[in-house]
Amino acid sequence: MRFLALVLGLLLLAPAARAEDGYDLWLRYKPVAESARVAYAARAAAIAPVAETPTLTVARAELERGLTGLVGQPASAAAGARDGVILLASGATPAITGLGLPLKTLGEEGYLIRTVTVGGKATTVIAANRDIGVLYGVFRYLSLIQTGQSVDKLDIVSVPKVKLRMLNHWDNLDRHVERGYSGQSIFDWWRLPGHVDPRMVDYARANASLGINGTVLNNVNAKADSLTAPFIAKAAALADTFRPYGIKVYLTARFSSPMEIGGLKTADPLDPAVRAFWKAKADEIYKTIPDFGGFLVKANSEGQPGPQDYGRTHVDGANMLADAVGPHGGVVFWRAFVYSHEQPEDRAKQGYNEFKPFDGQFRDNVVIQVKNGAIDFQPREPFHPLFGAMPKTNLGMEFQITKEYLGFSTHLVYLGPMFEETLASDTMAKGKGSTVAKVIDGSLDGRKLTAMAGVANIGSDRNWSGSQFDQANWYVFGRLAWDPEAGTQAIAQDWTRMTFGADPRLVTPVVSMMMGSREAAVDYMTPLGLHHQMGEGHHYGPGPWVSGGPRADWTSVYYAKASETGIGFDRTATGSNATAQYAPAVGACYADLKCVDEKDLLWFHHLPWDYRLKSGDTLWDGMVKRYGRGVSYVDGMNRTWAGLAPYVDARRHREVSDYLKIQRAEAQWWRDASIAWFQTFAKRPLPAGEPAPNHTLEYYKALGFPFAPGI
Ligand code: GCV
Repeated sequence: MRFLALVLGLLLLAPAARAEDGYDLWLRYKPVAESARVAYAARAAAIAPVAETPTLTVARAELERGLTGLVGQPASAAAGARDGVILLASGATPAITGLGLPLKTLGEEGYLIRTVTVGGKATTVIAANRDIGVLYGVFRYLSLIQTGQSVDKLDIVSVPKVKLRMLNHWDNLDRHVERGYSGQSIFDWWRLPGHVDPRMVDYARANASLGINGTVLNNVNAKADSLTAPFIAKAAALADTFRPYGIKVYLTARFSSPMEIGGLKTADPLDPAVRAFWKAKADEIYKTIPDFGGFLVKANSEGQPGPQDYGRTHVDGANMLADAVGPHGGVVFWRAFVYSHEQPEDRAKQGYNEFKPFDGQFRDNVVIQVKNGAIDFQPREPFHPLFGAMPKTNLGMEFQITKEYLGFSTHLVYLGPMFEETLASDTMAKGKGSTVAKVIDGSLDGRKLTAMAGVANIGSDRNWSGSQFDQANWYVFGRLAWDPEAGTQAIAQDWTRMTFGADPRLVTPVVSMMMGSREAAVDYMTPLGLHHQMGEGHHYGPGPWVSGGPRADWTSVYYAKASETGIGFDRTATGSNATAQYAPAVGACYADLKCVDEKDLLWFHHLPWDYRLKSGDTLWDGMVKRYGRGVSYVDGMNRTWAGLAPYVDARRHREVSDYLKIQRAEAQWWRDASIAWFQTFAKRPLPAGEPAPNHTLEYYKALGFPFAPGI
């Protein structure tokens, strides 16, 4: 009787214990539909033995775990099965020589998955030149089953187009995350290296499933402490954990470290003692972390120290560090996100002005890491003019996955279309088709050291990214880093199927909701090319009235330039002439009102309130309508999601519902506060049918958020 009560008790508890909370990300491996299970199980009845290298061991374990979950039986249990063998093979293994597999085309990290017959048995070969390719292939194979595709006749070859596929964590050593909206840092520096949280393995699995192969562990606003022996030991413990998953660790390097931890009086990059400090530091790190990736540096930007403090250049600084890590195979990522304290120049022009003249002068192991746009991860920015302008330099992309300017973690904004918009932009540097994607994958200028970095949105929250849907932004970033030309709608479909399930009644509306979500955020925050209109410091909510302070280019009024006569930043020849930084055809189009896309209108032009938009609306009316359109879209997402309750587990459904309500209220707040502010200049009524703001302008201006996260 007591036993029965216990079993019943456990059964009652079980659903709660199993409730999904998002921890499993897109690697949930929930059972596929009964009808499909038999076919999949037949294809995956046994895994042939594999060499026990660290990476092949985790590859095999992942395959077993995935198949067990998806197909419902341990694949190994049926070893010896006549058919349905899966063969994992790396390099010239006897098991696969003679199969005529095109291994040569796979490079160091690519893989192939092919259905063949080996020894009379129907076999799925997952092969690569190196073990890591096999692990990537295993994740791909599992994703085929997760997304409901056939695995009967496979002939897949996949090779990453970008060499360094990186996450950048803006994580401080005290676990506070700059611009982090998902809890604390996942890197528990205090307990490392003695204790490595098992979560680190799941972090590595998730990244490897996307092909991410590098992670910068600490903030670009760096502390020299991260380069001291105790912290190197901590980083080494993480590196050991990540290594089987093909992930290298990198650290940020504070440029003044020679003074702060090296006892020197200068950090001048041409000073022999400084150069010796960095060389010795690199040697010390590589002794502990033999495959250390290298350094990421923010120099002479927003108060960070750098070579210009000594009258030296970015080239002097970057090359000095490159010489230190170069002999070990390390790389230096040097950020182009710079704007000077003294410069009255349009901030959008400064990165280009500083870096373009140095084209061809950086060492081969330096990557200049360029943000997608010239200001700062705004909801919409035209592509950065440096793309296409430095053909003799390794240029890497920096995207922001964490949503500093896009509603933190409570707004559902799928960033895929935003990333895709930048990557598909045509720089025209070498004629039509010179897309940013082709700069990034190196094909435009024949560059080998290619890179894409994403500022991570990962934290200690149980769901990793602060919300269920923000996981999609980590996911799409990884997929685009592998292939910058991949379509983000298809990626959203994969993510939805793997994260919530393959039922089309769920997938179709969710994907459609995701695909329009970024445009909606642009509408309710900064329509028609407006930018940098958020609250001061924390960047939460609207703050179009922000003015004063230490520098004009940290204010909203500097960017909107609203007055009674009009609104917008003139970046044509009559203004800052930033359009001249683009290839002539691109710049001419941006500068021409007949050519520029209205989505970028006020980024490049200052226009009267009565300027006629293509719709026939005046600029003022069109702006107001767009704010409202954004709010309506969020209404639509709320409705759609409410109707999806039957297809989503209760806990995740509830969390998303709550956040969508927050987003709805905040979208309204953005609309109302922005309209209230700009109407003081436009002095025009709202178009018919557009309701007045809910509160007075004074009300919105008085709101304060001293405890907003991520500052
Ligand atoms: C890490 C913006 C952010 C800062 C960030 C900076 C950068 O200015 O607000 O928090 O600092 O970009 O990218 O370096």
